[in-house]
Amino acid sequence: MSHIALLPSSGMGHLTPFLRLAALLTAHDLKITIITPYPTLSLAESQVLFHFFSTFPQIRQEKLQLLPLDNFSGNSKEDPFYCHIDVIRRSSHLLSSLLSSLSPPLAALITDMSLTASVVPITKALNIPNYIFFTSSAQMLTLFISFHTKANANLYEMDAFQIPTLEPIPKSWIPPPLLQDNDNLLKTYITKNGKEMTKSDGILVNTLESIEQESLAALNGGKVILGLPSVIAIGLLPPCFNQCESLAWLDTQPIGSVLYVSFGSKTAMSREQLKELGDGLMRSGYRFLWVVKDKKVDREDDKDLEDVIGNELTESVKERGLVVKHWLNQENILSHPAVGGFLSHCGWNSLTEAMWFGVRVLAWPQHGDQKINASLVERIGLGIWESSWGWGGEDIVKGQQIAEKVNELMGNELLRMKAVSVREKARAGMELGGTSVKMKALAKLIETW
Ligand code: BUP
Repeated sequence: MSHIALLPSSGMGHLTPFLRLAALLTAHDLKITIITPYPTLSLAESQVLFHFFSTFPQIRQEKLQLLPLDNFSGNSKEDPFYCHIDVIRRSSHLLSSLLSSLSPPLAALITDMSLTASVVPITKALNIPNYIFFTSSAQMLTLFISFHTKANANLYEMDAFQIPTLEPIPKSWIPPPLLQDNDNLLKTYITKNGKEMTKSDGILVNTLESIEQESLAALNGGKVILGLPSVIAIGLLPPCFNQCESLAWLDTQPIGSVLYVSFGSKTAMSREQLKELGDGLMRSGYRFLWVVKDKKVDREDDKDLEDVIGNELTESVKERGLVVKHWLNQENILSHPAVGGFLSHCGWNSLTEAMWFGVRVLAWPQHGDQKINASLVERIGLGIWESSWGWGGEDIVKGQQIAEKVNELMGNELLRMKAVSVREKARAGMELGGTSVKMKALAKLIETW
């Protein structure tokens, strides 16, 4: 039985698809180990890991003990999750002995994209094939992998990022830290890891040929960068386990009537923007389930809901909505029949889940890859994106504007039907032994292991 190990990085957005892939691989004749960087930054990651390993006892966990975060977090202006990735990178020398101690010896390692530059040299030295798992879209991969070639260009002067044969990516969609002159962790992380990807044995992407055909064809046709190994669309990875929790309020709501509002596991909006959002949801007249976040890192989130959105709003939203300030399993919410729309920051996992469950999306990207992802929402007919709204933390979007967009989404029957047809595409051929391109691609890879 071949032994495959997976090495995720920091943050739920990176961990979730790794767990889904590991769960999918258990259906094959493989021994699976997940190497989890320890400690995790967020409480959510540690709780989800605990639950996952109880659900899949056949999957082994090995911990990669990290050097202390304090020594490296240095620049407090940086995103704590990028600082954490940096600590994992700096602790990766410890991987060599861990990888060689695994028994039976590894047939392959699957590494998070953010660790490419530090881990590929280690696996080369140990002669272990190393596949990079890119946890965003194929279009984002085209930018990630070619960004280093423009390192000396003044990106701020450009109108768009041009990749041969592909539609240009408008400058306004590019994560702002990449346009800055100064060095920052995101820029270094994309420059270094993008460059080293050509040295890996393959790149896995949680996407579908049917929705990202152009980007995948350009990547595999040598148009983005020469010498790239195969880019394999293995998605959409299905949800893999349910954390049982009561959704009693949702159970009492009419079918398709509720807008689910969440900006992912690491976006904390300003208090002023939260107030406008609450006002917008109330004005829209629709029912809603709103997950509020006050701090990027959940362990630091110690305020009550009233402290964050104020007593008045807390009281008034009760009329038509449920507002929570704790983790709820999103898969359970999106699969609930009462949910008819999703106001989302467009993290790639959230979007793949909206596609999987056929829920229409009002896109409100906040940072990182999210504008690129939001453009796909419109292109495939999953929902709408008001692209004049800036990045999170830029201009405040007013309640009235939010209400108008919520009404546009929730009142649009055609969009609801289109989202259902996206679901059909997402699930096509995913049954075990399925004959779809994606299942064949994964099966072929498993054969080589
Ligand atoms: Br919040 C929240 N419950 O309450 P994304 C998130 N999630 O299950 P992000 C919950 O976390 P990046 C909650 O289903 C998704 O799988 C959600 O990943 C789950 O966005 C994951 O959507 C969040 O990719 O990460 O967290 O902003 O920026 O890396 O995409």
